[in-house]
Amino acid sequence: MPTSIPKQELMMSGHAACAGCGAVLAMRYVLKALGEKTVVSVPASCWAVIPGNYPAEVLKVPMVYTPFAATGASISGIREGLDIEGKEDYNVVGFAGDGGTADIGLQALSAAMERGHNVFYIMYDNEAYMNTGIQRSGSTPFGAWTTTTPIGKDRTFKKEKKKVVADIMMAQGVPYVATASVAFPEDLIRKVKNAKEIKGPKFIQILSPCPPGWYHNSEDTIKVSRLAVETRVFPLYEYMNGKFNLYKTNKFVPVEEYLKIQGRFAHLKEDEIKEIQNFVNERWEILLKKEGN
Ligand SMILES: Cc1ncc(C[n+]2csc(CCOP(=O)(O)OP(=O)(O)O)c2C)c(N)n1
Repeated sequence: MPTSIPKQELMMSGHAACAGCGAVLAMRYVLKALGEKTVVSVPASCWAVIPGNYPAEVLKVPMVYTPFAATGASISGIREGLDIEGKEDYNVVGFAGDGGTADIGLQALSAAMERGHNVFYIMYDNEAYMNTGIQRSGSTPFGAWTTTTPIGKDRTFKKEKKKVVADIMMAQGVPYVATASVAFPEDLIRKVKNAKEIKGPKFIQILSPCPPGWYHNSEDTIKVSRLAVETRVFPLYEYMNGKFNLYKTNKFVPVEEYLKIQGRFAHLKEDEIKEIQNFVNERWEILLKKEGN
């Protein structure tokens, strides 16, 4: 592990996640960046079952289980409570999936950000409701198979584009917003540390591949994560103090490279892949312009 990555482990082995789970790496790196003075609030999601049953001690920090829609409200309350106790130095982290963030938890998230609490909201984005069996969410990308967007003879794969919550948070004026990838742990940890410098709300969206939901080999999680960035399907950026920075990929990698190693896209035809490439190119141009502003 590169030396800039803190050695202390606050996410232990023995968890109940699937092999190759990206969301486990996301938690591990976030906790490495924040250290032990951290409280995590987790809604209904895979992460609600990953820690296992008591007395399993997968997280070495306190964790609060929260109703599915309520992560934003939960971290607001924990923050205010800790502050009253004089524990301002504790980090308060909401750690929620994309269903719990882009869909059912969006209003609680937006409200917590608007109230300006000094909290982190980490969205681990596995692009579907995985814990309940791979149902599509607002964050599922165009073209993906899920159990509620099956292929069949009608080819009813997801026809709507991905709702990017990080972009919504930037539009709302949240003081720190970033996207991150488990294939770039140093960048991820640096972003969490940068966010910590800001006293106020911060939002980080981490792409977290899910081998059973995306139908890729569990040993390919990092490869898939890296290709998401290199193909610009999931651009990495940081928005801090009104300044927007985009990580530039240095060579063009066609989206097909990313799509073809995941079974959830196996049904796509040439013109559909072209459509995805066009979406990706258009969004990249928008983000480049944003950097110029
Ligand atoms: C109000 C409510 N509706 C539905 C559920 C059932 N449920 C539990 S976890 C889950 C899926 C969560 O999906 P996501 O937030 O994307 O996290 P992931 O499972 O992918 O980690 C659902 C629908 C629930 N617990 N509460």
